[in-house]
Amino acid sequence: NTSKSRIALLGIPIEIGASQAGTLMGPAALRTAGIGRILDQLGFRVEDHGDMTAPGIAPAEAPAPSNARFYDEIKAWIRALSDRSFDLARSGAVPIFLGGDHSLSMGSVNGVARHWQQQGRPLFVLWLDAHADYNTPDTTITGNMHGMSAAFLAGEPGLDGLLGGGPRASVGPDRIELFGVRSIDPLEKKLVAERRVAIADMRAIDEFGVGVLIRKVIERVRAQNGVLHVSFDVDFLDPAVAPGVGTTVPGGATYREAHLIMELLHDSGLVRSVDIVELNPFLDERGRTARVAVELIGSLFGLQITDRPTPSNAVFPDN
Ligand code: 6HN
Ligand code: MN
Ligand code: MN
Ligand code: MN
Repeated sequence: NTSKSRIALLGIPIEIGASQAGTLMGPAALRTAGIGRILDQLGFRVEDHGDMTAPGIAPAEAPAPSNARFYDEIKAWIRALSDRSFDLARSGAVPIFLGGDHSLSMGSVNGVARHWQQQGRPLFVLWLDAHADYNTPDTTITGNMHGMSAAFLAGEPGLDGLLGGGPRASVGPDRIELFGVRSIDPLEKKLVAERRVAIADMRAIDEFGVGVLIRKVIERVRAQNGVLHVSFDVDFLDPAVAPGVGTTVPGGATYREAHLIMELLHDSGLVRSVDIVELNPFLDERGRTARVAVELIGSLFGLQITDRPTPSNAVFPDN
């Protein structure tokens, strides 16, 4: 059936952006937990493009910044992934990038952003994460590049060489929505504030609830005729729900908060691409985290409890 909407799965088994090994098994665990099956049951035409193979080390064009571990290896990954991502988006499919650590988003988002730039639609990025991932080689404490991907996408200096002369579509700090943050390094915090990056931290979520805050994000994207990329770091979830992550932080989103976010995003009709990152099956408990991630993807792509839309008396924020 060619009238079905297409979803393209692509595995990116990268783990060198994180300090803990194991995220390279993420794509396999997501497939085992049934990511293809659930989307198929929702009526999509699912194409699995398999896993990318490690591209090796990109030639050092300029000295790699100190404080950025595996810089030249990650450079090679994201250049290759940016090309794949651009092609998948251009093919008209909704790509779902199966990670892999969060450094992969530098490539996946750059690729889809280039496609939407050609279409004249601004791309917004919803960053569901316990962390801001807004470090640069100058602010990082660990040197781990999965903590630098949002900063790279925003065009922060210090990571400019990653794509070399390759095509680049900066998303800009005004089109990134950090959501769920509860762990941020001191210099990173300063930079996020200076750049006025939109941030819904866990305190804001506690005070206003995810329904109000996600509707604000959706309204902002809609007001600019934009489209949305969801970068879902599974450590966004509370460790009690999602233990299979190397960087768990207490006080995360509950099971239902996360589903409500996905349900509202589905209803918005704005989501054009997704990353699922940081799942570490080596640390998981009987596949729980992989299963929760797949269930959330179900909600993001239309699985409903009662097929009852949001009630019309829902209270919307005025700013
Ligand atoms: N992630 N801020 C810490 C760092 O090492 O820069 C943690 C980063 C976590 C990155 O979870 O994708
Ligand atoms: Mn992250
Ligand atoms: Mn994180
Ligand atoms: Mn659901």
